[in-house]
Amino acid sequence: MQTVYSPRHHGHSGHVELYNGQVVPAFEKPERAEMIRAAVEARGFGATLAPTEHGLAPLLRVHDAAYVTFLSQLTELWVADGRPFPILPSFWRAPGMRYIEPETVDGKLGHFSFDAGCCFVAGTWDAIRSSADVALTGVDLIAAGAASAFALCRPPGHHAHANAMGGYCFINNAAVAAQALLDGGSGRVAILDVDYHHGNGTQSIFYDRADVLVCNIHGDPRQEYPYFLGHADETGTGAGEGFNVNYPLRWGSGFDVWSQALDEACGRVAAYAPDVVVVSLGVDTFKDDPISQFRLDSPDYLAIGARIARLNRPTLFVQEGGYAVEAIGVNVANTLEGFLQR
Ligand code: SS9
Ligand code: ZN
Repeated sequence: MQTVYSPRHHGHSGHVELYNGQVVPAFEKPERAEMIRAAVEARGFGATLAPTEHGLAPLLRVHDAAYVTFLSQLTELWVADGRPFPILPSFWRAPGMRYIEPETVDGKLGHFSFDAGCCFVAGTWDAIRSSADVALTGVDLIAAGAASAFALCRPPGHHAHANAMGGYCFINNAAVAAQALLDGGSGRVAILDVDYHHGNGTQSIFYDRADVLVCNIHGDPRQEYPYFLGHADETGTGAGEGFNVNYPLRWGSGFDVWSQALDEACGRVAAYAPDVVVVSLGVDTFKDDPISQFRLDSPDYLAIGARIARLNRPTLFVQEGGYAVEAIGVNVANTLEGFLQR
């Protein structure tokens, strides 16, 4: 299995987030990707490739043009206003307020975000583009006949909506990849999101569609971020009815409960008979993750990979979360190793 990786993720560094009422260095930091790259390379799964440039067109297949324009112009708008980095939103609409893009930068920031988890620094937009290119290069590998590929995306993507950033996510790399697979000739794609947090962005992008099955295993939104999506009764709408499946689990869940949800999700994926499986691979389900409340241990990730391999479909792994930096490499590499060994 080849890994796609870009050093341009380093441009997104030194950023902050609001955490427990404090402005703190973001848990989503460059060391994460470096720990993963080192661990995967040490296991010798296959070559590490640089991404090729795919431009903005594949992003515009799942994201609103006004949103992508905002992301591309935010830094210059901010700098033109004479402001120092970092850039962080702090105003949002309540339901019932108007959806009209403001002309000024603070208004635009709130219009195109749903939390203060997406901080911009000078190199952020370049890192965002490189991350999407990593996912799209992974798509190219699958399209060329590879049985599997690992897109080492950073920043992650699964919280990003068609028109809003949040939760460290700007462009929804997994959704962009799934759409690119469909545009390349796949008839059906399944997205299996095993990150600790509900993939609200991915769910919302495909909620009314039958050509992408979205399955999510995650912390119950009654307790956990993103709080306002991810309940079990969210099953899709219109043509997409029945093609969204959520497995919300309580804080403290261990691998006994979690692996049962995975088994059920894999049953749904197998019944869907997708041409390709895209795995949104977050390892913030780990017991020592600093911002999460599940209790998976490192060997469990071998079993996760093995269960996904039993689907016996071409599989693109897309990196999402995981914030226990010391263990993130081992946990990601264990997942891929379990997949490769069966
Ligand atoms: C809750 C903080 C949540 C956002 C986490 C985003 C994870 C992306 N106390 N912060 S995988
Ligand atoms: Zn997460």
